[in-house]
Amino acid sequence: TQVETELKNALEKEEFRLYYQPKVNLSTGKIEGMEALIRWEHPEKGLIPPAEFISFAEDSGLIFPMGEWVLRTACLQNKNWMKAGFSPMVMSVNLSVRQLYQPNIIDMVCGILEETKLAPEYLEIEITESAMVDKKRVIEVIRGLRRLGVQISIDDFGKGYSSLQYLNEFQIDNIKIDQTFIRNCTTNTNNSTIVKMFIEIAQRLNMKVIAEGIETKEELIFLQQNSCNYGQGYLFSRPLPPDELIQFFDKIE
Ligand code: G
Ligand code: G
Ligand code: MN
Ligand code: NA
Repeated sequence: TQVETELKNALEKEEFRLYYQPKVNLSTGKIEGMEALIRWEHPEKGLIPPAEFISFAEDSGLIFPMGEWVLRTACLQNKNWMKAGFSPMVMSVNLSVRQLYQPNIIDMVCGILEETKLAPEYLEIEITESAMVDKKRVIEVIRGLRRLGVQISIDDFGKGYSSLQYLNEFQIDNIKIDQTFIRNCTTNTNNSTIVKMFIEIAQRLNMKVIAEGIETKEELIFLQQNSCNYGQGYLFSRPLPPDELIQFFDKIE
């Protein structure tokens, strides 16, 4: 289709950009991680969010070269921040469902780590809960990634038809509580209870918990009081291009 051709051209013309959103340690207030989020800087239409093109990239298979570009760019950026003297951070990269079924996905990740010389513990792969359908394949990919030394997190936790069985069967380092639960968790008693339960389950299973989409000081306090490990959201920062983040590093330290 026309969109697919446009996306292919955009990749060749280097019109994609990575924005980064900080992950904050809620007990120290320090930035300990970044999530890479893709955008398309269209020459006429301006900045296009991923929701408008990721599914086309998945349907056409362009998600494979695009995903490789995202991983390489994010790893290089993380390496460059370290070289510039910032304290080391874990870079999180989203993996699409299609990439999970890419036969050489582990080799691809391994190759990028070698190429960029980023130590594997500074890379985290986010897999959305909705991708966890073919259990055998998910276990295989998670094992492969962990063997490389990369961290794994479940994205959008609680949003899909999640099964708590996954937490038992997959070796996962972090769960990211979906932002729909964080929204109004201070005024909505159901959300408040659910969030507390998620935190407790994860921590009893020796996983770390990240709350997504923190927008208010009240939400932050609630999460801190309930021992949530990390947070991400507009309260701290929107996803930003790398040059704008550098100033932000200083602000939060
Ligand atoms: O940044 P924003 O909130 O607009 O992102 C919307 C969605 O796009 C999120 O669910 C996110 O997981 C997805 N997304 C962003 N960047 C990437 C990427 O590099 N690869 C994949 N597969 N998904 C991404
Ligand atoms: O990968 P994931 O599905 O988690 O994508 C995160 C998305 O959530 C990104 O598109 C990002 O722009 C968005 N986001 C991050 N923080 C906030 C927030 O505090 N509020 C809202 N509404 N969206 C957020
Ligand atoms: Mn994510
Ligand atoms: Na999410």
